[in-house]
Amino acid sequence: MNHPLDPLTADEFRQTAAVLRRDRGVDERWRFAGIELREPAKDVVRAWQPGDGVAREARVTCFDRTTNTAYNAVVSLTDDAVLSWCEQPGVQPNMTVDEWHEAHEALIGHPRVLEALAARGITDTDLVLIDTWAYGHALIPEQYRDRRVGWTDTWLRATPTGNPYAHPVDGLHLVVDLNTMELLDVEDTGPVPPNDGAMGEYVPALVPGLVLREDLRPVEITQPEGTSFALDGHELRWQKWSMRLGFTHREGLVLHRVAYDGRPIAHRMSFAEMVVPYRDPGTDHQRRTAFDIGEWGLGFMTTSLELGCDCLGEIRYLDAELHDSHGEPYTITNAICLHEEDDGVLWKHVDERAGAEVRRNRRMVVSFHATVANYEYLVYWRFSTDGSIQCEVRATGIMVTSTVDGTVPPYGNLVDERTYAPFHQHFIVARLDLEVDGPENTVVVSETAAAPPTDADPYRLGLTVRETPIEVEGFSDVSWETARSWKVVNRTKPNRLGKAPGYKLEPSASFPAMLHPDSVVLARAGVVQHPVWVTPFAEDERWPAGEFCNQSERDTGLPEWTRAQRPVTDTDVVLWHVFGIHHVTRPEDWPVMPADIVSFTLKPVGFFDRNPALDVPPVAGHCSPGCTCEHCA
Ligand SMILES: [Cu+2]
Repeated sequence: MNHPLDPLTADEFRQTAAVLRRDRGVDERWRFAGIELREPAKDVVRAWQPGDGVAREARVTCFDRTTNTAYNAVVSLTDDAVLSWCEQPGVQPNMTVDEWHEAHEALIGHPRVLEALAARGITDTDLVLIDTWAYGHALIPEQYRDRRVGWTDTWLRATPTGNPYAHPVDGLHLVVDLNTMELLDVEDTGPVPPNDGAMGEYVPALVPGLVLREDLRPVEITQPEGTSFALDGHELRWQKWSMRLGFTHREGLVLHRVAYDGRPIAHRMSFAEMVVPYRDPGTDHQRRTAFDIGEWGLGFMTTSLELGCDCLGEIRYLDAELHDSHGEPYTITNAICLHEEDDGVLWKHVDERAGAEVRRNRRMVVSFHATVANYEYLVYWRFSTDGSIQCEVRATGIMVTSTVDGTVPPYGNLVDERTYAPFHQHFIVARLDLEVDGPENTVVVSETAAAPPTDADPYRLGLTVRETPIEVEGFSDVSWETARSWKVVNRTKPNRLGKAPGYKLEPSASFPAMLHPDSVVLARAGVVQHPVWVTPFAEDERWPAGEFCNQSERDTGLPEWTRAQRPVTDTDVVLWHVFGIHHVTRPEDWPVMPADIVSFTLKPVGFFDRNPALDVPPVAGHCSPGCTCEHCA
């Protein structure tokens, strides 16, 4: 093992499962919902030097299907022993990929399902996809609430490779016990007349009359001397940036120990939740509030990347190791993509005498793609020559639709003939455990206002900034009136100008939740109500809508933790940012969505004494007429 933060290896997954089988009777009647590295304490990580020993521990959530009981465990891999074993009463662990497949297999041949399909003229079950969703307590039929259950959509492919999401089998939803794979309920509101007018295919051969355009010539990105970054195990180094790449079943990519020129900026950054409420109360859509991280896991949903399609240029890939519900490891090859990209002009000035000085920006991109059933989320972290960090998400894939039979509901739009796509929102919660020049951080709210009128300002020009440190944990909202922003600063390490060096969160994709206070979504995910939250670091506070979102009734995350009103000045703080897509559906999003792109930026403010990119060299032979450097001379 190279570093204490390296993700668990295949052997470590195997060992974790074996220890629990041996010492806690976790046999084949059980499932492993999640196994991940239990990261060592931060001071241990900071003090670690190459060659030092590493105590390896795994954190496990597993459940006994027979008794429907969940347990959390910590296993020492170093000592081959169970360190803790705690029953988790009244909760359901995340869904597993195995259950999703097994539910399809169990339900597709069930006589009641066959009967409901036959009533709709569907007899070839090879073309049918039964797509299991997790759901919240309030929407589960009362008599099944103490079981582990899923509800299903049913989709029909027109041909064996056709798009299942092109053809909803309307009005048919099943409730399944996922421990026994028993069909509990068939909710059948009756067939809807077939919709032959819509076109939901996107694979070229299946799109009638599609002519691929022929006027695109190739773009090739080459780096004839190789890349400027280096990957050593899970450590990435590029120019002055350094970081470690982690991966978990729930978060997917995790960035650890992000530093610039050896100065720490973040201890750990990842996506901690994604909540996708569909805002149509009709029977086809009312159960649809997906917790893509808490219920399914972005890591489990991560797909392998393909050179030339997903990533262009000189690429390095990193594989990811995960485990199935039996604790058996498997590899996602090419799970994380690493590459550099040109990003246009970084800085420029044209002087009458000195001529033009131009520098191009270069960014180091770390990315991964997750396919969550019908949708894909493409995640890009970009590190820039000027010290800024951008996190971008591209949402693409296929919208959920249902067939209109009569009036179009007011909760969505028609995207094709009789094809209705409900409005929905994708709230992504980034957990930003920053460490700006060390752990003693404070979040400062920066607000701008017109200066009060005075005689010294007869033209009423004054503009002032008010900076208010956040003293107590809690939330903060976007303010148009004051152009509010949030800076994570280190007041113990003043810069050359006597100010606290900082990194500022620049949101660009936050929107109001627009949920009624009585909404069942808010009860489960109060975090989505506010775009910014600040908490003191606590090892067990990782999941902003609670650790167990599956079948949850009430949130046990940020809204609950922050009630403690803990102080958050000059201490190890965590900044949480809620952003995403307010998806008012369009015909152009059908049959496959052009990527909807959203992002936020972390930008240095007083972290550097001046533009940190003055030392970026000009492009060889260009961009600097007076330059005598080796590139230009
Ligand atoms: Cu959407």
